[in-house]
Parts: sequence; C-alpha cells; structure tokens
Amino acid sequence: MNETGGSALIIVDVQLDFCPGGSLEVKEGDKIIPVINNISESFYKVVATQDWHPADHISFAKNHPGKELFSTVEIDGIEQTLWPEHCVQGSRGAEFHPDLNLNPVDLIIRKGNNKRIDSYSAFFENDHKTPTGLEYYLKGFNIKRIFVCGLATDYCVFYTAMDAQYLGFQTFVIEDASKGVDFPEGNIKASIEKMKKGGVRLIKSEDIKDFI
Ligand code: VGL
Ligand code: ZN
Repeated sequence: MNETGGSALIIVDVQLDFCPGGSLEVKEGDKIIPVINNISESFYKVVATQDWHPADHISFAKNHPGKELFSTVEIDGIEQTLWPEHCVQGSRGAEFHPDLNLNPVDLIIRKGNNKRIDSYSAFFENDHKTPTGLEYYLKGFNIKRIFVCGLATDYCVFYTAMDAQYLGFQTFVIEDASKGVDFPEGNIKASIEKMKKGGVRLIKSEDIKDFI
C-alpha cells in the first residue's frame, strides 16, 4: 500500500475442471500456476475466484435437451454458451488446482451459483448488474490497481478485467499468467484487442514491479 492506493491480484478460476484432464480444459492451463505462485505474495490484497455451479445450472448443455455442446441459447435476454458440465459445487473438478498456493489469498469469491444466470466476471453476474460484492471489498481497502490472471483469458479473465476497468480501477492483465480457451477460434486475440481498446493494459509477470 502506498499514498496512491493499493494493488490487488485477482486469480481467476484456477480449478481442476479448467486444467488438463478437466471437463472444460484449457490447453496447458496448469502451466500458469508457477507464474502466479511467483508473484502472488507481492500484492496488498489477493482474491481468488471459483466457478461454482449447481448441477442444474443453465450454462450446462446437458440441461438443454436437444441442444449441442458449445451452441448458444438466449435466456432472459442474455446470450448463453452451452458448456460441458464443469465446476459443480463440491465436486473434485471445482477444487482449486492443488499446486496453486492459496496462502496469500485474502478472499475467495464463488460465482455462478444462481442456476438461472451465469457469471463470468468476478464483479457482476452476466446481466452486468447483479454485484458479487468484490467492488466494495476492494474499494474499502483503497485498492486502485487491479492485476488479473488465470483461466480463461477470453472468458472469465476478459469479463473480470473489462468490469474492473469500467468500475474505475486501473486494470492490468498478466498475459503469461493467463491462458484462454480460444472458442471460437481467434477469440483470444479478439478479446485482447477489446481489452486494449477498453484501456486495460496487457503486461508480463516480470514487469509487475513497474506498475504495482
Ligand atoms: C469459464 C466458461 C464457463 C471461465 C467459466 O472460467 O473462463 N468459462 N465458465
Ligand atoms: Zn462456468
């Protein structure tokens, strides 16, 4: 913490289902874990998010008979991608990867626990209105800069970073501490472009000391 406020790290969804062997695996998703462990002790506050769905969650294709995996449907006016079943509350796949160092984590935000609505961002559900409370937590500690990393660059990292920037935090995405699903193909690149356009800065973990 300094006179210009503090810096927080948000570690997004480093859970077994998003790592190799998981039901919604991100290619080489586990490779970012040592990079995250290497930097997480440098921040004033560290938040980890955990995707945490009931088994009857609307984001699971199996809960929409006749619909294909990865197709989209509209629910309450919100476009929803239909994913394989993942991060079911209390399941092994919902656990953090055992190699992730949780000791520096101050707060765990669980998201996606309302069966009617998905929640990619750590700040709001996908209606972009219902808050998780994280904004107030971070503002309560005078956090001004947010560094986002984790899985997946083109979904939960993307929406978390865009919301952080929108909420007035100076926002950074640590590229080598994040990995994407790239669905549909090209989505990682497109997401990075959108983040840059929105004012989010993309940095490398070795450079955090220049911004923290
Ligand atoms: C995520 C799809 C569905 C993510 C979560 O963590 O990026 N993606 N649920
Ligand atoms: Zn999910």
